[in-house]
Amino acid sequence: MKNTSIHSTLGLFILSCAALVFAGCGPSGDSSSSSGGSSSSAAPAAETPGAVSQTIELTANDQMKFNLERFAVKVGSTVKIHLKNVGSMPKMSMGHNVVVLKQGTDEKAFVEAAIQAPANDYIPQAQEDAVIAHTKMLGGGEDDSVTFKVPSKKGNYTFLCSFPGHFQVGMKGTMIVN
Ligand SMILES: [Cu+2]
Repeated sequence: MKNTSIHSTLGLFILSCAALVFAGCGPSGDSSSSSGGSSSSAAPAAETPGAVSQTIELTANDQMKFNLERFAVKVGSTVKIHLKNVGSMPKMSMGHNVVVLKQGTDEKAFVEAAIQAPANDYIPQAQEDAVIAHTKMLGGGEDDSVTFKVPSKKGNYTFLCSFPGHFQVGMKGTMIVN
């Protein structure tokens, strides 16, 4: 609290060491931080989502179709989308993901930019701000889940597959937030 003027990495290092020594001495005044790990050097997560209140089971197939055209979720809740590629074709030729976009996103521009981003799983870096959530790109038989916080604004949000050409043949749907 008193060393607020220290902003250098050296300062952080000293603080870290102080924290270690402090922990070593073991004055158990603060029982709220019970990180049981022996050497947990990982920084705390930026935002811990709440408990998952709903899991959406999505499938995608070799016919470039999702099983759902729409699904509904509650405002501000934490939900999980589980996507399984139930097809058999490889990721290179028939990959599928699910990308949930913010309202107002130009979907056509998004998927056109995605074509240029195979190395980023067809998520265009310049438009990552438009993405609420997305899974990995999946080949036949693979699956992936993504957990995210539903926006606080009611309305319709588009989800789509950003593999080249798939949005254009209808690989998209609506996430209804209510
Ligand atoms: Cu697809």
